[in-house]
Amino acid sequence: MASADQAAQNSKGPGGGTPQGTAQIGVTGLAVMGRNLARNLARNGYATAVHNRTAARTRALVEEFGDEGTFVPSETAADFVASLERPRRIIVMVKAGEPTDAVIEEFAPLLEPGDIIVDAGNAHFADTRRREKDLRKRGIHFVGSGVSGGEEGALHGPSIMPGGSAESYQALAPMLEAISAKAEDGSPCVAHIGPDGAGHFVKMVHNGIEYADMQLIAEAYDLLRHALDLPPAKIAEVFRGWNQGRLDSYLIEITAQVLAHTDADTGRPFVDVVLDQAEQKGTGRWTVQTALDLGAPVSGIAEAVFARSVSGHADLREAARELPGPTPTLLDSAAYDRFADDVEQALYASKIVAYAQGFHQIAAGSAEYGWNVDQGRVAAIWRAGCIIRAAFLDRIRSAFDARPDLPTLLIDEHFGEALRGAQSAWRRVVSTAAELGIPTPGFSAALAYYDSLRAERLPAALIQGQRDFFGAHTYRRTDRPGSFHTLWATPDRPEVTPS
Ligand code: NBP
Repeated sequence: MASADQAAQNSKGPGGGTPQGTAQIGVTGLAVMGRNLARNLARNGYATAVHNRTAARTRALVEEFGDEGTFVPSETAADFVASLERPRRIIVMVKAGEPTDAVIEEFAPLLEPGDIIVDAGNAHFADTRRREKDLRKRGIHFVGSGVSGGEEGALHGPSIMPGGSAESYQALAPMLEAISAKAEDGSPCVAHIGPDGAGHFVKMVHNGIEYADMQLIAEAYDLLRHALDLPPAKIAEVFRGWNQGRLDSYLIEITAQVLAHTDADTGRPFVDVVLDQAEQKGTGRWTVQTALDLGAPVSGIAEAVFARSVSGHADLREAARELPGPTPTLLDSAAYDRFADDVEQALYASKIVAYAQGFHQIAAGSAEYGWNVDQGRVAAIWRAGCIIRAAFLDRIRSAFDARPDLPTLLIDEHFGEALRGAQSAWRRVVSTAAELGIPTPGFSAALAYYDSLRAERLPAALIQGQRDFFGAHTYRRTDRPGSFHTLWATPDRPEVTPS
């Protein structure tokens, strides 16, 4: 509870004499995320300067929650900056894109070398790199920080992924650790991810993995619904059971709750009255676009993004509705237990693949930009606070801690063992889905990736032949070094070595 002094300070509005240099940190942008982050800071005992373009939001925050801690409200950027102790720490929590640039341009001229601007919005990491470079020239630290966990996380403890300089992280660490989620072992879910855009890059991949995880869970539901004709409430029970085991996670838990929910208006299962067109804000798309640039094959994430896109093409789906499929059949009721167990195995195996692909992308980004990201630390700070929080992440942390240069999670001893145990069931599920005409792009892509990695020979050799045939793109041979080209138009097709 706030002291009398704090209450007095909170009551001083703009123009009523904003205290100078007393706030330890400031938040500008007080919509749902910024407001909750400011409350979290104040609740943790930090005197928090608050500011918003539209001052009504600032006033509303102090009026509603002023007794939660020390807030120092300002109506102008100049008053806000003046209210902060040095070096100034300013968290920007505005709509990503142009608003972030507008806020930086408003505040940067008011700051001094050594001050820190933290962009905690969902910026594209390339924008963060640009902003960091520009502000570094002006002597200002710019920290692009991923924040995951939605509005509840912002208030009660998010997973925080800050980039930027090590020096700025030191100045922020105690506060970020205090407000972050805590893993079961008590460790704070925040770590310095790496320089410039590393934090926003890792947050982007986090969101991509979130897309993949949600898609896989949705496919598991769809299989149980249409192969076994289970009603949603019954499937909720299955998910609740899974949540007691190795799939224990926030996403499985909320899935069970959504499936168990009944629509008040119609009395029908909620999931049956919701339009089957998934929305997206764009971070999944960024993950896939970036993965393509980096050459990181994140097929599970890509399928999840495309699956949402397909769902949204209502006209296309309507036009194709009459395409033939297999005769609708249900699995024998005796197969119930086995199939549900098979789906659990397929879900777990596909989830391992999705996370392996996401971590591969993080490794590829880290190598490309020289970030030196510690993947074990990333897994550790995703264990609580964020949407993909799960017991599973502790296993991933252990895998990277044991071997920081692990080429893929699939070959870690624990995950390799799980895949070995799951693969027969996984194959049965994918083939059953194909036979019954139930789309499982996530499960199928994950299995194809698994089989591609373990294949001794891939048909890429044939593709090299095709490329050489039509475009003289050359190929390499298995038996000697160098590049070769076959003169395909010449009758005896001699092989030459291009100079
Ligand atoms: P919004 O993304 O809805 O942004 C609204 C805020 O941006 C308001 O404070 C608004 O001020 C301010 N703003 C805008 Br719009 N244009 C501005 C400008 N030109 N100059 C100054 N301020 C401007 O808020 P949110 O949902 O709280 O999200 C904030 C950030 O956090 C976003 O980047 C979002 O992607 C990210 N994020 C959100 C979630 C979530 O669950 N919502 C989760 C994780 C990350 P006004 O009041 O004057 O209009």
